[in-house]
Amino acid sequence: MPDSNEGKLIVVSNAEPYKHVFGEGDQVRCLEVGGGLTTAMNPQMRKAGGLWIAYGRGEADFQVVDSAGKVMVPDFPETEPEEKYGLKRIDFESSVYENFYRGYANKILWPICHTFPTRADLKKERGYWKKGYLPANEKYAQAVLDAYRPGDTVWIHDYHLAILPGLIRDKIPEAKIGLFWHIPWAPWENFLKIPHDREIMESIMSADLFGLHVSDYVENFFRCVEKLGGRVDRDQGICELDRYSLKVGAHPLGVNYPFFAGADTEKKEEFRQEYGAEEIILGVDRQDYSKCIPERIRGFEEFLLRYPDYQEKVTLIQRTPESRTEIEEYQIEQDDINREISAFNGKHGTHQWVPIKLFWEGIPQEELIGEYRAADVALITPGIDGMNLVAKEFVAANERPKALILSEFTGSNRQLEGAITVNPYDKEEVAEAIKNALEMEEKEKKDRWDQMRRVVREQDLPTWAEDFLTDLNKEIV
Ligand code: GDG
Repeated sequence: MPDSNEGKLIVVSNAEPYKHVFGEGDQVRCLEVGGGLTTAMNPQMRKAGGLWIAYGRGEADFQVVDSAGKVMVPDFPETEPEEKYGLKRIDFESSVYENFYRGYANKILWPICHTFPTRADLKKERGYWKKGYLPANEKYAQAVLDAYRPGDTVWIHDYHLAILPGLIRDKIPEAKIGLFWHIPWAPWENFLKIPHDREIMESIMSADLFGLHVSDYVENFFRCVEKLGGRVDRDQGICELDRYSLKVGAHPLGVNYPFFAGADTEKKEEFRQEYGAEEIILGVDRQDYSKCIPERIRGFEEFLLRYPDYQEKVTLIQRTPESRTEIEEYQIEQDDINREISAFNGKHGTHQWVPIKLFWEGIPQEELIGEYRAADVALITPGIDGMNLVAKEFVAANERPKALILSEFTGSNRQLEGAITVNPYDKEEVAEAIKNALEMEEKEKKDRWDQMRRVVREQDLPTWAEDFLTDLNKEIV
């Protein structure tokens, strides 16, 4: 990480790592915000300090900031001052945020990059851009310009801020700018459907380094550059488009291994008794259609139908913290999942046994570790996922070998060779994978587990951050 002599690290993302809410009476409480990106960057910032710029979405967020919109976080009584860093919160008019977040980010870029183009609202793309994406990114750019001092490094995160590198580069030609993309990069046939494709590509090209999780996404990006008339040097990992030259690399995000491996928390007995099951299968996913929870339920049903001896012996615990509840499609999906699971439990359950237990609530990560340890099998089957940290956290949290069933369409599946790989859309394959996971010989389980533990331990979160920043600070030759 850059030290104070070299300038500070400025992290920019849409999601904030901490929010403030009203508690009892007039009290304001600070809460950690979950999610892949914040989980990734927060430990780094606590260790190295710097400034994080993000949208303030907590109801009491602007009660606690100073006149520059800044608060020191984590804002907990027990946090040592040297573990705190600056969080600059920015706010938007609601119509801008609506068009930016609900519109452009989540109804254009998210479905396009996750290869669900029919879910993308492309006919509204130009409106979302003009009324939301552009003004919101301009606001982020202004916050960076206000904070930037020569020598600083700007590390931008994710698809909400694809045009931020260009906006900053226009004003600070010498700035060191990195962009990390947490979701997949779509094949060119998907990405170039976006009317503002060239503007987005040119902005990304004006960064110094563009990081994606795995080499398939890097290749998809390179194909987009070529389709727009640019040149790619795959050996060097460099591409050119018009006047821009950019380094692009696969930087698979890791997890905070000691945190997950070291915590002292167990839940197994409590779970077994509560659900009347001998074996626990666990799914943990932020609520999103890309996580394919209905398909998972069908795979589990197929398993119970094929192998009825497992009835009353296995429970699927599905933890799905709500997200993007302001988007109607997500509310509808939530209702559908509730309906499907209660019908499922009505059909298959008994007095003593709940086959699927669903939780919409998020819990502190320390408790999540307890659930990772209580599980015998993790069933992680998104239709597509940039990386999927849950799979890696499950591996890190368990010293004792377990079985991991993992979708072939996740970034983490490229690294976790010991997982049982499935096509989430094939319910027969999912059913067989569950049986295989529950009945796997200890020796095979251990060999698979050792491979996965080694990868998760060696390619952990600090390694990812250091590699990215080292690469960013290397000059292009
Ligand atoms: C995006 C990309 C990419 C889950 N439940 C709770 C909770 N979580 C935490 C997990 C994990 C994180 O949320 C989820 O990360 P994922 O990677 O699985 O998925 P996304 O949120 O979709 O993340 C993804 C990621 O960005 C990083 O680049 O891997 O592909 O889609 O860390 O532990 N955290 C808490 N309570 C919960 O109930 N506190």
